[in-house]
Amino acid sequence: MIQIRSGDFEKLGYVIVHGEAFARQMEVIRDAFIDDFQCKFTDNVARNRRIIKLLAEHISVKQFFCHPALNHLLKEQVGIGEIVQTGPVVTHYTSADLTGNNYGLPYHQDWPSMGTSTRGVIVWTSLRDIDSEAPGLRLIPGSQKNGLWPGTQTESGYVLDQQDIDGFKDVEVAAGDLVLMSPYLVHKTKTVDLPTEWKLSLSCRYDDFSCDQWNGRDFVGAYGVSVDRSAYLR
Ligand SMILES: O=C(O)CCC(=O)C(=O)O
Ligand SMILES: [Fe+2]
Repeated sequence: MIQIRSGDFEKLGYVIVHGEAFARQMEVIRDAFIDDFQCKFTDNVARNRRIIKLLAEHISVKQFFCHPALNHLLKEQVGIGEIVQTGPVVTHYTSADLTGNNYGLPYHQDWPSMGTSTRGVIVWTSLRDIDSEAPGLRLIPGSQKNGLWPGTQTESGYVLDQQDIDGFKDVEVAAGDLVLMSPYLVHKTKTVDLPTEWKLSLSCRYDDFSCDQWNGRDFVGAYGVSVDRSAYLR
């Protein structure tokens, strides 16, 4: 059973969804993270960040983002005709500890980092419950209506010139709830100073292979596969 918790994809550019199947799969992911990943952390920050990135490749995470329940959801809520995954699963660890370094993405839009169909969507989720005190995700509801806001393409995405924006919403979700976002929705990481708090979010991009406009643009996309052929030498 899928329940809409808040939002409206068409009007506000996001919708928050709860589904038992997703909540259960997130328990599997969280157990794997705590039992098999977090316990491998050392005081080597680069190693810890690599371990976090590898969670995205864990089979339980792949299963989450390929869950059969997603088909129906993306068709119903976003109107995607033929679903294709157009990017890898991305992790965002946010914490005031050494590994997180209290880093958070500034206000940005994802579309310039996708460049795909007009009916693209970002599916975002969190390993832990997020309440008003915790690090999380901050959105500007309705901001997708203005298309691309003035900004600059940087190494960490398309960062907006304006970083002080009224009318934001801090997402409050249970672990495994899905936030479906328009690629044009303005959003950022919400950071907090408490070193005991941490968030680990996962997100993935999807597009509509039956989109005529994308067909007309010969199915270009920003993501590719790169191989570091020098890794075995290290
Ligand atoms: O979870 C976060 O901190 C930000 C995530 C984000 O911007 C994204 O997945 O597009
Ligand atoms: Fe983003």
